[in-house]
Amino acid sequence: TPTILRSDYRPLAWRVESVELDFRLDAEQTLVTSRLACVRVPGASGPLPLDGEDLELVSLRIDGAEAGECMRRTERGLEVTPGSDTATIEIVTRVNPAANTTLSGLYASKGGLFTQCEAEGFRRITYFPDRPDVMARYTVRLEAEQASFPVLLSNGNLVDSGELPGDRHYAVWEDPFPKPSYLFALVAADLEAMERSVETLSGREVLLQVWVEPGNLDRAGHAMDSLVNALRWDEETFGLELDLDRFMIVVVADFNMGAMENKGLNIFNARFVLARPDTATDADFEGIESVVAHEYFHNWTGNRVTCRDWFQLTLKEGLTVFRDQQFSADMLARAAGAEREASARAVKRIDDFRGLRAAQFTEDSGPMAHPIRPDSYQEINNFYTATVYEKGAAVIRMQHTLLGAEGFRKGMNLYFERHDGQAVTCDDFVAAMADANDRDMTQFMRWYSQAGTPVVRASGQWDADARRYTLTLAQHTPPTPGQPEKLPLVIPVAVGLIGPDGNDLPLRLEGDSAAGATTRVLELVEAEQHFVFEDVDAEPVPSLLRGFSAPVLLEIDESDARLAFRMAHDADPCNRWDAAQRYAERVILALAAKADADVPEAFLDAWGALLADESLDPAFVALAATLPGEGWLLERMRPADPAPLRAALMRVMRAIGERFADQWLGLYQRLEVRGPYRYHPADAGCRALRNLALRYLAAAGNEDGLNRAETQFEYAENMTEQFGGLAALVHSASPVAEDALDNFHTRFSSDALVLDKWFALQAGAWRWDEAAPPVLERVKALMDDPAFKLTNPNKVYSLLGAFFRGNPAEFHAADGSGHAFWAEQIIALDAMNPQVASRMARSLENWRRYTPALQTSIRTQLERVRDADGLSPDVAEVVGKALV
Ligand code: BAL
Ligand code: ZN
Repeated sequence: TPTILRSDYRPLAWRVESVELDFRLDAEQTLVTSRLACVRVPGASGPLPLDGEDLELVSLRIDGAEAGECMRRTERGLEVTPGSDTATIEIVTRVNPAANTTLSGLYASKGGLFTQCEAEGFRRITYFPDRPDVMARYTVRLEAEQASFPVLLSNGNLVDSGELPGDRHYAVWEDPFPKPSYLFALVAADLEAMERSVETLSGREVLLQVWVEPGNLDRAGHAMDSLVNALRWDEETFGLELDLDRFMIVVVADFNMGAMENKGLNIFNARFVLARPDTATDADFEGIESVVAHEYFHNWTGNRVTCRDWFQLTLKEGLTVFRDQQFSADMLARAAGAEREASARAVKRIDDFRGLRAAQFTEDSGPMAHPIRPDSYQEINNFYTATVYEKGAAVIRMQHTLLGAEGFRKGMNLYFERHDGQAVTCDDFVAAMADANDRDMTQFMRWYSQAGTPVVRASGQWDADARRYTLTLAQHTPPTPGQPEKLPLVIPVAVGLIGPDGNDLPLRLEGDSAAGATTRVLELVEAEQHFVFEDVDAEPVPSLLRGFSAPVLLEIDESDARLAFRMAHDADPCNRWDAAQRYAERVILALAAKADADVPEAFLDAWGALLADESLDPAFVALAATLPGEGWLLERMRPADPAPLRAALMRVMRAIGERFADQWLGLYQRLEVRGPYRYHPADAGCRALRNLALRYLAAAGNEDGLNRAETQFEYAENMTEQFGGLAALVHSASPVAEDALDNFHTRFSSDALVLDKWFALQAGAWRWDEAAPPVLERVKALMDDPAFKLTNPNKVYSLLGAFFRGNPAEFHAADGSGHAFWAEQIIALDAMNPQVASRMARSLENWRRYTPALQTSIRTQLERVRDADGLSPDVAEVVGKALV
């Protein structure tokens, strides 16, 4: 597979001024006529390359005449050489949506027709210079049979529609804004809309629509509310207003990603729109709010200003993730009220950081490690990664931290002032930030070019006589593929010093005239730096990287006692959580190495103090009392050995469940949420902690706990509690679990999204009952369930994804059965949907950190996939890099 380099970027010799598309839609034979008004860039020479993939070319005419000699076929599609500097190129292609299982381009789902064009799907619809720096005005005419496709949608404004002979109809849509082809969309399906009309900041009336399958309107309300909140937030926070008269969200059941920000016509995976209290959990409600906002925010950060080339993907994704994180934090804070605001924000920060650590830090230490702006790729679809998205957002957050909210806003204003309507680079973004704030960001730009998770090593020295505390911070970034050496980065380190009484000290840095705040942001820019604090009367405990101020790994020598102290006293909730995580990690990894050791008493005491602290928000306690994820622990374990790790985790869960049974039962009682369900952070926090209580009690086999789980499962009126009860039963040795699973399946047999949860729960189950058969057997059996389809990405993610990525001890069974199953599934999936296959394939990329026996088994299967016939570039890149 050829490698594409960032340094190879060349502007196109042609501009496409306008695109007229005419679709004769049909499930099996859609005829697409595309008319491109092309103009040669003054002074440029060369042909116009047109990308095309899986297309049947019917005709191509230049200025009305057959192209003849002026057109030739290339590896990527076609190349045309018009005889003059302006040309109208008319291309007719035929495609078969029903046969398109890749879900890229135009495809069929449940009788409707939908498109997905990012990154390179438009070339599967028609021949086109399919690159984001080609921005054009689109007019789209859709024509179809009325009965099968009653709703016809595309980007922008509806300018004409009507009936045609033969029970057919048509619609014409016009998008007033120039856009790259990846933002094109159409929908032809049987749908119903929830509508709301709102007034924008400048007083324009705009129509908002959420289109769903008939019968699902009662699940669209939360998405609509989220959309309105997002629209208001962008007006208030950045002065950015909706620029169209109409904004549509459409739901589709078969979708590779979460959602897509097509101009004015967002298309969503059903899982990020549909929610009703009895079918969706608190986490689902939260996910919908954030994804709806994310796609809406793209209208400015992505659509109005887009990427020059795909290497710049983080320009829009990192920035938009940062924006959706800020939005969600603000929504939570507002709902929580003034007193609980800080805690609500911290809970969101912890959640985001936990995701970054689990997905991105592990990516950074493996064969796919890349900077947030990669230098090369083989398949761009493989680069919609945690690094580009989550670390990209963290890099934007650091700019926000360094420049302050106001400075950041000034930078955003300048960015839009300069670049509205353009396709630009990450350098352009950072230049706007730098120029608006008169700050040199040259060194900061290294965050865009260096891969790997930087390590910050911290140590402190207290000088009693001088009443001085010197904090030494050193940084280094480990080598990653293709990048052996790294330079120092600009790392904002938010610091607090905790006094012996547990209270923060006011901080006075050497050179300051007076003490100021209790948290300061230090800028670490050298390989090593000393920071001296004055007037320190007793040895303090440093609290570093407060609020996770940088996406780095902190190394610091801390005794168990000091971790317990920070768990109890750190004024920064993020670091309280972090202290609990570090302590738990230490204990679990020690137990994994020594099978007969006991769970240390001091650790349990620290845990007990956390549970007993009634001043803490339940949502925070639920996070702090959750053990570190298994994937993260494997990352920290050398060599990674899933079986003893699982055994250690089970022992710790049992110990915490047994030792604190009374506290768990007490808070289960105390935190019961009465009244009808509402999606609200206070209620969600109580439900989360009660569900966690059930998990620990069930792990310990506590009778009362298991009874409560069963009752909650049977009588709960909302999915959060019902599923929480079910999950506790499944994660126990209780014989009741099987009946509960059957009962749940019967109740929700026609609800695809709820069944996704049911599949995932079983695929991720631990074997608390040693006599139970391996989980692989169940996963194989579940593939025969009538609700399971390998062609539906949500089903693949929930069954295979939960097993490959969420159940390491079962997946990495010593006999290699899990690995062989993985290879079979990757090969089968790849023949249908390379993007989904590739995502699943990535679950073995970090194989070199496992034990030698597991490595041998995994290597065999990686090689088997590598050598399979007809492998897609997507999977070839992943297994190829894994085997290097
Ligand atoms: N642009 C792909 C989906 C998203 O990140 O919004
Ligand atoms: Zn995005």
